[in-house]
Amino acid sequence: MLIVIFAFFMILHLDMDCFFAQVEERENPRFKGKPLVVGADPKSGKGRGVVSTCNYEARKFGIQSGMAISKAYKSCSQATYLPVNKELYSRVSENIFRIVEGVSKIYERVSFDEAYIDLSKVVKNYKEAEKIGESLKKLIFRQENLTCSVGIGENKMVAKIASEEDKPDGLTVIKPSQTLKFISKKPIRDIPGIGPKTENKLEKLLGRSNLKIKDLKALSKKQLIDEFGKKGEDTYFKARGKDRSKVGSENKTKSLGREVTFDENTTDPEEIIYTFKNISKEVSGLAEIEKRKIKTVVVVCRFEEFDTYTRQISFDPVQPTEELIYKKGIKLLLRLFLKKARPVRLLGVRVLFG
Ligand code: TTP
Ligand code: MG
Repeated sequence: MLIVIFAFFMILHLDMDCFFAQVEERENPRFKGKPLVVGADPKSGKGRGVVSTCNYEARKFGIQSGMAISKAYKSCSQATYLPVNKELYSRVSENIFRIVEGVSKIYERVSFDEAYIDLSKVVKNYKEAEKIGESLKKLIFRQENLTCSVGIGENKMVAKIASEEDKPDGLTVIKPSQTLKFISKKPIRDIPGIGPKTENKLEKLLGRSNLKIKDLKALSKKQLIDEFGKKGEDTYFKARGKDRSKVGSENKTKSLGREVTFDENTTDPEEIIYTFKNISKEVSGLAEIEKRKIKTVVVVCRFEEFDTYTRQISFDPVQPTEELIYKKGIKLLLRLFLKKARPVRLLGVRVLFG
């Protein structure tokens, strides 16, 4: 007798809409419907700081996460600018994860506003999964008065890309038969795990930029493994809509970071240091919301020709502070910068939790 067993996977990805900004709107409904930027005060401290996030009204002015607050102010001086209220967002995040836990015990907390939930053992088909998505959205709205976007698909990658599809307040279900068509035209950076460095290498391998997921199919499994090892094999499968990574049960964020692309490539050490200070500050703020110690600081630097380098330093786990991240990171960055001595296009910093 032939027994065919079909593995049945269904993953839900949840991402809060403009999280910090939406929480601020909830606390102060007078901010609603008008541009709101969370990050820093553009009028104090010479406009130091970056945009942590902004609401969708502010996005219409071209404002986005990671942008210098001074630049945001130039695009939209009439917006309200608020500092980051870590304690508040941390509390709200805890409430949201309590709701998530009620849906399935198998979930993974990617960051304070983002989670994967494994529905494989909870539902029998996509219709039921959609119902779960709807009720999760309703619960969060009823209990926290906040909207989120949900994506459902056959694996983590598809679910994550689906949650981006219809933001804000979206619910997108991608059935397995729709996966390939759905992902094919998305940029490769939509694949979780492809950061600026990997993107850069893939661009070199294929000899062009602005790559879409379908373009990766031109690379053989061997080529990808030779270049990236195990991660290359994962990429081979992801380009074909397959993501074998499991929804982790550890439920803790492993790392977080930010990157900034300069409007114009720069060799100005002052600008580089200033920008690095800004993103270090932001990352330390985000790490504080996590309330955990860090053990590694990673810097990423992309030069004019799009070649991208990372450097990292590890140490005994410590409480993250802006000063610590900056001090550890700037040394790595300056060494890299002095060695290459070329215009910088992108800077990033990431911390790994201990
Ligand atoms: P995201 O989910 O990336 O962004 P978002 O929730 O603000 O907006 P979207 O509707 O597009 O999901 O990040 C979650 C929170 O993390 C965000 O509200 C603020 C913080 N954050 C930063 O502080 N800096 C950043 O560069 C990014 C991307 C996010
Ligand atoms: Mg979000």
